[in-house]
Amino acid sequence: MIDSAQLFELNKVLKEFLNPERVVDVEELKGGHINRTYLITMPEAKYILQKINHHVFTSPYGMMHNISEITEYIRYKLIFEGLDPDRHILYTVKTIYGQLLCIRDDSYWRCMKYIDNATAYNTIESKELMYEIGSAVGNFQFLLEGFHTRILDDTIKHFHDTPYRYNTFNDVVNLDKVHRVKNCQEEINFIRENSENFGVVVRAIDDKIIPRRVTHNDTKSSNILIDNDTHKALCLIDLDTVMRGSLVYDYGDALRIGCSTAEEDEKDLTKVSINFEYFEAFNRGFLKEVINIITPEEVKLLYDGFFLMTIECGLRFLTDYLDGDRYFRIYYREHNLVRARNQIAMTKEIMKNKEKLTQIIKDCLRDLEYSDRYFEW
Ligand code: GN1
Ligand code: MG
Repeated sequence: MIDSAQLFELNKVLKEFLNPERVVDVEELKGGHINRTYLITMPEAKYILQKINHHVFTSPYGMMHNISEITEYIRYKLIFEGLDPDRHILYTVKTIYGQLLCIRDDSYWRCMKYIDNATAYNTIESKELMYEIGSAVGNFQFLLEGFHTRILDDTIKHFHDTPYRYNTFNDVVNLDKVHRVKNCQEEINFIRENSENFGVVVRAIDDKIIPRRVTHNDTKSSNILIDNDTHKALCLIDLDTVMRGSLVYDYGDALRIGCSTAEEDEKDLTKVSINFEYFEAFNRGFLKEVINIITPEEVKLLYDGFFLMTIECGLRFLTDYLDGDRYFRIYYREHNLVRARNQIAMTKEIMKNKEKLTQIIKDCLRDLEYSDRYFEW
């Protein structure tokens, strides 16, 4: 519930985007870990109003530049493909002054059209849904093929640069600012023991072995809209982290939660395992969309993307826990530690099942008639 004082503050911003006198309802949406999000209902449509966390997104204009460039590009592609751009890509509402952001008391706000009659799932209920999630993530890559990545800002530098994240992690462990290292020595050791291949994707990008593409960088299922009537994927939302990166980041990050049998902050680690049916369904959906653009070198790194995105997320949660919970929003004291343990448990499952997972990827590629000569891996 939003109290009247909050509403009063909110109205100061809202009035730059929408007529406050016509507002029917305001509700806070609590899904994200970073920004504050409100759903604004007007008589004719709904809108999302967001306060951007500028401690995380230190370049709000760079972020909006990226969103605006890629949504515009996708919009024309959708029209070309005969799809409804109002449902298949987000639309940014400008202020009455024609700006992408409203600045108020040192805070940055933006407004987007809300896509109605659609759901962003926190937990996946069926393999059909997981197939749709895979399609949405793959389709995003397909639609952005050909986009000139150089015009994008690196809004959060080193976002999925796992070796960089690992260095930060080691600095924070060594500092032990809030004396929590003693609570998680086992987790720290696990990350250190498995850090050997952290550089495999960033090196492949730097050495031009795989292409630098536009990536969403936060492809968890709650960032993917599914149409309530057709149960087909509509689009990816939460475009804040759209930057240059690798296709395998989006692939791996979606699987990290999507094919786990537990939620990201489940405490009972015996519940954390891989749903292989979901893994396969995701791969079928994803690969079908990218089959004509994915390179053999990217194919060879798909498993690594899954492994890296999961362990990286675990090490980011652990870093934040050891740093005094300054980055991710937490709902109880040990929340970041619980999340980190969960992601580490998932990483162990991924490592244990490497062969099986790789075989499923190969089977899906074979069914899509991806050339056999790429199977020597
Ligand atoms: C954060 O705020 P949210 O939930 O969209 C984070 C992602 C993590 C995710 C973990 C900018 O995303 O990188 O994977 O939490 N976003 C940022 O659930 O750091
Ligand atoms: Mg996000």
